Amino acid sequence: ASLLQDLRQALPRRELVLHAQPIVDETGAVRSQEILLRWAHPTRGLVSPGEFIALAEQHGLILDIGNWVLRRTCAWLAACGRDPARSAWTAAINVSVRQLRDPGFVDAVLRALAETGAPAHRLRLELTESMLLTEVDETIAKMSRLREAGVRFALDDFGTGYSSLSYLRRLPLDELKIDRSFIADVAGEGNDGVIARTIISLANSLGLSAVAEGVETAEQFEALKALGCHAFQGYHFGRPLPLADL
Ligand code: G
Ligand code: G
Ligand code: MN
Ligand code: NA
Repeated sequence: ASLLQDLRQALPRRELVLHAQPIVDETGAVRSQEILLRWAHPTRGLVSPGEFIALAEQHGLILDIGNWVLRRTCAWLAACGRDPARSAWTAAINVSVRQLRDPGFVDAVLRALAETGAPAHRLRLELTESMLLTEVDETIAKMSRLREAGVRFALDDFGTGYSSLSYLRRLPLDELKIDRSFIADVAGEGNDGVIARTIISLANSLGLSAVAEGVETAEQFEALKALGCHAFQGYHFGRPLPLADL
């Protein structure tokens, strides 16, 4: 069978799984988890969303998949609320452009929260710059409705797209996630440290928090703390693990 034929069956066959990767503070304490979708294919093994999200978008499967991620994440968040060790955790999910553009998007998110009992302020939605370049007013209106309910927004892979500063100021964002390409050499002498520092101070001056992605070493962690960064994600703190194993 083709990957597409298999993908159509992935939800009914319960082959989709959620992994989670911790986001920590300066002390290394877990504050949040980024939820990352995986497809446990019967013969191909664990398939990354990089290999099937575009296909799901092209063939109208992404809304069902996205809603499944949303509901499962909200149900998990509600369960975390009953565990004192996790009750302050937030969860971040990656949203596809097709989901954001769907007229039912805001209601789908609000319904998932209401039906699971997950508190809205513990849900964070990650968008990418390319999703925010068109239909700006409609997007701001949707984000604002969700933000009034308490949902927060992060701009993922920041620095790799085309954001202008004026437009960054207009968007109702809470967080910038610094793309890992700028973190790799943050402890070195080159331009990456300058770019990471600039993004952190840009975030701070816009009242947003900065999250460093792809932190793999203690040196990078120390360099980022010295630059004024307060949130960190990457293999140094933990790899994505099945949500069920947390
Ligand atoms: O985990 P991995 O590095 O394989 O992720 C590859 C890409 O897939 C990343 O850009 C990530 O943002 C995206 N991704 C992960 N989970 C989801 C999801 O649930 N929905 C969407 N739309 N994208 C996801
Ligand atoms: O595009 P997005 O930022 O959502 O992609 C997140 C993906 O980045 C995760 O699914 C994970 O596979 C990958 N990732 C997370 N931490 C690290 C890291 O420290 N190094 C590298 N190379 N990739 C990472
Ligand atoms: Mn992400
Ligand atoms: Na990212």
